[in-house]
Amino acid sequence: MATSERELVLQRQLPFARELVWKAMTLPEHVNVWWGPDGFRNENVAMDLRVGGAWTFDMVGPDGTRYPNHSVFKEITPPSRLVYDHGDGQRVRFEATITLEEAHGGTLLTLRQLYDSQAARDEVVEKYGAVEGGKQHMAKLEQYLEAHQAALGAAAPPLALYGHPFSSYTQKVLTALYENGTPFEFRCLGPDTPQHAAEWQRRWPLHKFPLLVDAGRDVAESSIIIEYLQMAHPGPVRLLPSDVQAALDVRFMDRFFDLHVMTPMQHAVGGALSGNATKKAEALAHASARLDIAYAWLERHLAGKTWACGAEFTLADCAAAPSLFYADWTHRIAEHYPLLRAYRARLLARPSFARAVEEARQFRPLFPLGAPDRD
Ligand SMILES: N[C@@H](CCC(=O)N[C@@H](CS)C(=O)NCC(=O)O)C(=O)O
Repeated sequence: MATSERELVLQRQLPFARELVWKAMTLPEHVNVWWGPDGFRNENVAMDLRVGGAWTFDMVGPDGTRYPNHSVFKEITPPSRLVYDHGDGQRVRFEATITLEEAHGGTLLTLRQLYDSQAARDEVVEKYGAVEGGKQHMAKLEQYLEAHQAALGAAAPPLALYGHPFSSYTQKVLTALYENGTPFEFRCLGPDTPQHAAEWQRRWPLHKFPLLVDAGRDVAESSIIIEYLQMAHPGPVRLLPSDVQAALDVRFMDRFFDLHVMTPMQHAVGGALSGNATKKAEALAHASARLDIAYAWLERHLAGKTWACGAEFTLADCAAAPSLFYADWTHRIAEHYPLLRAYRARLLARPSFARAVEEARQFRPLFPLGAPDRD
């Protein structure tokens, strides 16, 4: 059967530059708003714009009917060609090819949908009104471009970090960002900016912060965020060494601080937040015992080292700084750990972390175990 017999092709000439049209179609914050025929809206949207990445959303019709969409990208050639398999998560309904060609001072948009059979194509045309819906879809894109061309033409949005200045894991990432002077917008998850909390919860339903957003891409987990920054926005300070063995050592120490220092500290804080005196005492005793073991191990590990893994400041030190800062408040690092105490003092003097600590100073009364009058 000729391809044309099982294909649906729609075109529209748009009086806008190709780059603008491409952005409106591929940046989630734009495409989510206009995508679909008249009266439809999109919910639960996630777009992983890379070959093999998924684009999922629920299209909600005017009568409230939900149509789950699950597409997988097959080809991404900015700003001219996008190919994906489109389905509902159960089966692929068609292969979509979107092409953008420069034409008449604007862009010729072509939408192609290639079905398995002519019958499958005819069904969507006759039963679901795919031609009329497709025309409405393209008209909505044009209206959106008309209304948002200034925003679409603007430079790429800066990195955004959702978090709170007093949160230890937020400070870990802030330290990495400050180390390299990486520009970003801080979106504080506090009572004065509820819109940030709503957006963060929508983007990361596991409700853990910090969360980094880079041009619509969500990056969670502090260690992964710092690895991502090294990969996508590198600066003068290499937070992960290029040598693979050295990088493994850094990752191990990062895990050590998160799992064996930060986690017991958070456990003690959780006990204090419970409001139950017995639980508070038990949690603190449990955390203190675990921290003592970690402190003793670190004291031996730090011999001859300036930073957690040697002479260079790395991801491991970003993790160490807030974890030791708060762990010492929770269960004091005893005087018989002089190397560890000196290391904590070096971290506090490091300008990147010192800045994060300073920015959080006003929140010290919030520390559930009571913040000491030092540091
Ligand atoms: N493994 C996560 C841990 C993040 C984490 O525990 N963040 C705390 C704030 S410091 C949080 O989200 N707390 C809120 C909650 O657990 O509900 C990471 O490295 O980012």
